[in-house]
Amino acid sequence: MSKNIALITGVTGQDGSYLSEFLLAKGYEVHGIIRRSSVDFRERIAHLEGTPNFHLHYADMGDSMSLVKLVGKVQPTEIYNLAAQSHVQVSFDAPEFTADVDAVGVLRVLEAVRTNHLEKTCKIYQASTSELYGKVEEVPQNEKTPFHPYSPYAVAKLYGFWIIKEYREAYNMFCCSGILFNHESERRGETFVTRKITLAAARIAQGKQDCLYLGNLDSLRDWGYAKDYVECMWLILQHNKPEDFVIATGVQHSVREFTDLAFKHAGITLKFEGEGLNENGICVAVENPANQALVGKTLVCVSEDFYRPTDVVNLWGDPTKAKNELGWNPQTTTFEQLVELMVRHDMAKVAADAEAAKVRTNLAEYLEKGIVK
Ligand code: NAP
Ligand code: F7E
Repeated sequence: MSKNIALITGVTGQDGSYLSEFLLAKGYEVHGIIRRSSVDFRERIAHLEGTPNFHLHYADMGDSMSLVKLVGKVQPTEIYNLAAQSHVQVSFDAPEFTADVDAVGVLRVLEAVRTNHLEKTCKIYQASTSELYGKVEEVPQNEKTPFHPYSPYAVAKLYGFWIIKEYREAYNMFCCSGILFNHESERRGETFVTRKITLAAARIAQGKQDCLYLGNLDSLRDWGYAKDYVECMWLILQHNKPEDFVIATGVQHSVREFTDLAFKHAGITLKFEGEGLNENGICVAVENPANQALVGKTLVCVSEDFYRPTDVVNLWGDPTKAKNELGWNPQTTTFEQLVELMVRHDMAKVAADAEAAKVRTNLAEYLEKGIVK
């Protein structure tokens, strides 16, 4: 039997790290693309470095030659194209870079496969997104719902979606999109709303932060667990024909509901008062008596800084096709479990960071006093 060789772009990201673990456990040889950075600590995959079947290579989605050479060297049987400038708000600040990586980058991967004559042997997964539905034309959204992208990020991803479809039809390649709705985890980037909230709830509960500033609290999302979603990426490439799939939980919640539940898991009960920019989350009860001073304080404020020029406010996925054709269970991890596991992780992280800071402060003091030489 020929060996399964996966090439993952975006291996250092949230999904890339979980997908690497998933594929290594299945016996794959896994290759990942990394970029040169001034800080060479790859937090999410540090535990995998040195694993026999795990290999990292320098390349960049903006550099065709690096991709052509790498695909030729690795000879992958499956490519998971996860690399992207993935932050929607940042795409308004850096639209050209976002287009280069998220749109033209997809084309570069496809052409790297064709240049190396691997189009018959290499399957390609493209990380498409629910942001394609944007200013939604239907609720909930399924594979037939029309797209209406509503940010530079979504417009770039729309090109990625269509060029994948085009190469499938023009060159008979096995390339498909997973249209994934928001998926979160303990490894989620700290500026995405869920992680921003769970970290802030943990910090406030441990006296390290006074207030959490958020944008649109009414925004609705279908949030799932990233670890469950990477299985789907693999299932899509194991399907008997190349097709696109919506991956979602089928359950929708607001940013306000996520905030309320996250603070509850951190031992703080909030009451929301006011509207729009004047809405506040006020502490009405605490579990830990040491936090009694928080009662009556405003712990969540709305700030215009986190509003977007155009915002996607009603995402809700219909995962019926993935359930029926891939046998995937969209409810492996529920919303409630997701929020709880993220808060539990961040409560421990904030406590550990505080301990580490204490050691550093002690060391600095000992050095100053000459206790440690
Ligand atoms: P993420 O944590 O932001 O990771 C993005 C990855 O892309 C990182 O490994 C990053 O590398 C890499 N990357 C960015 N620009 C690159 C470049 N020019 N060359 C090479 N690598 C580059 O994103 P994620 O949440 O794991 O999402 C994975 C993919 O799914 C993305 O394409 C995203 O747009 C898409 N998606 C995500 C969601 C979601 O809810 N998470 C939903 C739908 C679709 P560095 O570490 O060097 O920055
Ligand atoms: O925002 C609102 C914000 O940045 C969710 C990416 O993985 O999922 C992600 O994109 C909602 C938006 O994710 C804050 O306006 C309120 O309506 O967590 P987010 P996103 O924009 O949905 C999709 C599927 C992807 O493909 C992307 O790659 O929350 N919101 N207050 C806020 N958002 C942020 N970031 N920060 C706030 O303070």
